Amino acid sequence: LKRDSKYSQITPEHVRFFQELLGSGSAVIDGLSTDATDDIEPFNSDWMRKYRGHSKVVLKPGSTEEVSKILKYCNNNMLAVVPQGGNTGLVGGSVPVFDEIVINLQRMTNIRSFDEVSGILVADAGVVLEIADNFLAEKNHIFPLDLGAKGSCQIGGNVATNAGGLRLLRYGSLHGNVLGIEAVLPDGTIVDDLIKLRKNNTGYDIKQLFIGGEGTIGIITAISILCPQRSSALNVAYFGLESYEKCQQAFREAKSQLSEILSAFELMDGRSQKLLNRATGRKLPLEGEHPFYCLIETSGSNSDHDSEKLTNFLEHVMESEIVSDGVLAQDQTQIRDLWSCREGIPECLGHWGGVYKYDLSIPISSMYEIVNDVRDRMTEAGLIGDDDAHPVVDVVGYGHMGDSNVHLNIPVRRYDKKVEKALEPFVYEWVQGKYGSISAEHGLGIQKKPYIGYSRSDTMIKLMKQIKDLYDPNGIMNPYKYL
Ligand code: FAD
Ligand code: 2HG
Ligand code: ZN
Repeated sequence: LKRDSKYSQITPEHVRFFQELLGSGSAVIDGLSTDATDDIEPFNSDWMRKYRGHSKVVLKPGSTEEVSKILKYCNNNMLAVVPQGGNTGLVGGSVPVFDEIVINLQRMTNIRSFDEVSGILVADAGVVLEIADNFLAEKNHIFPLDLGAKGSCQIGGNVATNAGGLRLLRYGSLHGNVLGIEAVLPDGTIVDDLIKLRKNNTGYDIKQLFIGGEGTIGIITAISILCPQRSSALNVAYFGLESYEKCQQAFREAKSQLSEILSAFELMDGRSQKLLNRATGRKLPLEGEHPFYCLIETSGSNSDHDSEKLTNFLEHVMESEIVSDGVLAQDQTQIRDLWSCREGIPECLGHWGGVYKYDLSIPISSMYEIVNDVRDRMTEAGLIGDDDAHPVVDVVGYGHMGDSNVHLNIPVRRYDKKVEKALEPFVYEWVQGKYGSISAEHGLGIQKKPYIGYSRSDTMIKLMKQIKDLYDPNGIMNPYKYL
């Protein structure tokens, strides 16, 4: 990949324009100005430390008008930009590839309004997910999305990636929950579609292009979103199972017996739990080892009713030997503790040096097969082992079983071309063979740029390119990524 010479190099004159526009403390400038305010490195490298750009300028606009002025100037001067939220994305989409200007939304943190009757929240894109959820907790509501990176990801970033997360099973996707969007196009146009209506059939639903668009056509500056009532009764169970077949049986039973109160059904293989234990030293909830674990969450409005249902469910699955062992959280601390066995996996897998991550949608019956097939492949290639001579530590699978979304993770001691070659395009071909998707919820970013054809037809890619060209004719928005 080479830097495209159609983009201008940044000059001290450009920097002066931005500094005058934004004022002090709202930009990080490296080497082009004397009043550098901050370390630029964290904005240039991604969460996995796998992708690293070389931007010299990070801009932190404080309002939609400032975003509009920045983009208009960049568009007129052929300066490429990367929109950035909390920089927790997992496909290298949120960092520059070369010297693109980073536009980080961290200063846009206003909660604009909340309607307690409809549950509709309107907030700036830079609000951190956990802060939005804490705000909603005071109003007895919840954000309809929850994920392990909640402490740093931003709601604008969540919408730009169409993040799925831990409760999609219950609350559905952001394509349904986001009711309106305010965004800025590269030419500075403010797309004022911050609708607060549940129903609105008045022509094309253009906001959908920004949801999951990964910052390739504009910058989202605010969203309006439908937030459900917070459940007063929350229960969590964690159990061990002897086979993937039994996990599927447990899921069927959970749907049939817990039905409307089921709010999450997550899968963790035994290896992912073992590595969590090895990396963090934390004790696992159950004695003994099981090849698979599932975590179930229920949320409802009547604690006695829910507890009774969940207890009956657990009795049934244990008596019928679907589940070998299980534990039910008794209080808030235990709820958090059980959840951390699931949510802590992505972070702990980085412990050995790096991780190759594949976020796959696969029909549920064969969802776990890929993990075994990839492990066999690593073994045959002599890449996996316990000592430093082998780059691969292990091959694990976990994820959102309720959504048929598996996270295939390959923790490594170092990023290694031999490992990458053994994985790609093998994994993508495998998924294509099952009519799955090579990106269930993380997006394409730069990681999957060459592979979009495994999940989308030539016609679909052509239509996407037409949209990209229409909204961003100069191609300044997040270049070198999937389109
Ligand atoms: P960033 O990483 O900053 O950006 C992501 C992409 O969106 C980039 O392409 C960027 O250019 C673009 N972007 C960001 N903000 C804007 C904006 N305002 N306007 C336009 N474009 C923008 N994802 C899931 O789907 N489910 C999970 O369960 C999940 N769990 C995770 C757990 C951990 C520990 C981590 C590190 C990540 C996880 N993710 C998960 C990945 C997920 O995509 C991100 O965490 C989150 O949605 C990205 O938000 P962000 O603000 O960090 O965006
Ligand atoms: C999760 O579900 C996230 O924990 C991250 O989507 C998955 O790191 C991964 O592969
Ligand atoms: Zn996930």
